[in-house]
Amino acid sequence: ALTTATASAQDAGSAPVGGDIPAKFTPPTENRDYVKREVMIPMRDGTKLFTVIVFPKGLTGAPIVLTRTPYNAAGRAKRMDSPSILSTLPLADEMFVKAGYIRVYQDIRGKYGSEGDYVVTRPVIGPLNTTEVDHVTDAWDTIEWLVNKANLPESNGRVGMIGSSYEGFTVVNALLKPHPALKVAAPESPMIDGWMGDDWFHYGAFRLANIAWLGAQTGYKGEGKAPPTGGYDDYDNFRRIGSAGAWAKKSGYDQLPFWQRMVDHPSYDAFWQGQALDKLVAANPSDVPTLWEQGLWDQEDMYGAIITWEALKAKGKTGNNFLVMGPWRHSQVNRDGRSLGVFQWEGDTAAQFREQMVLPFFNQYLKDGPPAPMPAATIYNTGENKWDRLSTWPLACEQGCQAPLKPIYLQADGALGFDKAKAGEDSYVSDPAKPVPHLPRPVNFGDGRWGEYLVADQRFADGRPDVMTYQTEVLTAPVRVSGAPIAELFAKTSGTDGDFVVKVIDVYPDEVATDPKMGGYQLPISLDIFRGRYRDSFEKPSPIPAGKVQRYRFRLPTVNHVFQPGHRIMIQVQSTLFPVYDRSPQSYVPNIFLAKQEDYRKATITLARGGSAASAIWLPVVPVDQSAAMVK
Ligand code: PG9
Repeated sequence: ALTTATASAQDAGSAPVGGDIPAKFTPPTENRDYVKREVMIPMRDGTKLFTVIVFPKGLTGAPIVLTRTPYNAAGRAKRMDSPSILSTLPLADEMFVKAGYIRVYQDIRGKYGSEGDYVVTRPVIGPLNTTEVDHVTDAWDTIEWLVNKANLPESNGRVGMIGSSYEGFTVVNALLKPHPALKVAAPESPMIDGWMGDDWFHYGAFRLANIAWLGAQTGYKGEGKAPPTGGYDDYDNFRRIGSAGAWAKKSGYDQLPFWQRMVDHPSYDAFWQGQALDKLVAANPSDVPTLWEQGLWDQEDMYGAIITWEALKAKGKTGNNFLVMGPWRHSQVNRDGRSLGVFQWEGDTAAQFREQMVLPFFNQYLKDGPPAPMPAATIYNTGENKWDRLSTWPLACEQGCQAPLKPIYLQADGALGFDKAKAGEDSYVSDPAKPVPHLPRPVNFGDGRWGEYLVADQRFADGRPDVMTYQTEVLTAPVRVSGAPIAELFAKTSGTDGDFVVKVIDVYPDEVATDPKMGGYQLPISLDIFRGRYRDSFEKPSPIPAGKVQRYRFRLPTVNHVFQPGHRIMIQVQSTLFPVYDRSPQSYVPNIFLAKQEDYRKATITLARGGSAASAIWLPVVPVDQSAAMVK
């Protein structure tokens, strides 16, 4: 009687037994225009890595493009939940989809769907990695599986690898001992040397900007989030607490092993040297055709690709290694490249890179396409707003280039010029309690300005008593700079430690009729920081003798720029750039991560000018007309 009653109740539309949620709900996928497979690929140690394979329905004999990621393979392969492959895969994959590629994303070991232990930018097997696996072996084992017809019958047995930043780091690792089926590669702003100039430090100054990444990335296997800071203005959040170590302790980072390794290795010791990929690549150069990409204003990984390409060039390996530098923030190359901050480029420069450089390059080696017309270096000219296709790069350097570097000297009364002036000095007080911000306050790392801070108008800093500004007269002729400037400061401090920040700036004319708000804009074209304790050795820091002039010499980020007539060249020097970089206490302590509040002290910094201590920036000045160096 009960059954009959239930049945008739259901007929009447009452709630079903078991509720409204079925044990399994599988929406149909027949309407998709693509195939999506999720597989666990076994590595040599038995660990299985979660891998997503996506390709248009009906595809056969197709090449594979592989990205190995710490950022959620399933998410990377799901821009939108859509029956269309073009909406499903990321914007940067559209060209691969249209050209009939198989797209593969894989979680690296220990993250998201993959088994095994996660180690931050896992070093190669050796003293820093005593296991039998690294990203070299995992890439190899993955490619071995993918090109096996029994696993992926739709492939043509050829693989290309691509990826930006951490994903670029995994590409470079695969090149150290490439699987024979790896036919082409494109590391995009790869993390190469975390101490010298990529994510963690720049010349020893620690990047607070990155610290939250560690909490989100290593606090959790899957999607993580950084601990709350307790305030909107990160300038104040970090300033109040003191050292990076104090911030980390407050945020629970003493539970994170990589943080502990960082604190144990503040200097460029064997820990950092042993994982510097430029050195490993130069010692094991591959024959895989490789396109090295670097953004000219990359706020995270500004260093690695160009340094590695130069190391390969020194090894005579330009035949298969090509450099591309575009007007981009970090990883912008995979997004829209029409503009950066207030600057508009000639079209979508990122799409130009993807469609006119990467795709033909990949097609050549993966699909027997026609030869891709890649010159040695393709560098965006940020002064003339166009791509320069160059048969050689850099055009000016210390030795062995078309031109040597040319010093531009700090002069009296804030002047700047190519003539060495008579001796003099300028002083400023650097107060760690009032550091120079990297952007106008409030500075919140999540406010959307992080990606554009390197092109921000520097007038907010110019005029501060702790920012020294030097500028040329208004230029009457264009000045072309093509290469990496070198800062050479002669300076003394009343303290025993300290940092130097140097900015090379293009000052726009007072009036710009076509775009009035650009009148007087101070555009940094190259900017970096150097931690003074490392002036003699990156490995063994030493206190700065108070009151004694010391030389601080460091390379700045690469430029390809023309200062136009009507503009000025400007140099700014300051001792803090906060909170992107932590502060030097300005009194020497063994480990700045562990500095105490009372260690942070004001110091008077004196920059020497002219005579035998002529502070200068060595600029890669070359004739404006470089048509002889250009490739059609
Ligand atoms: N710049 C990021 C990162 C790379 C490597 C280590 C830590 C952070 C990234 O965008 O992947």
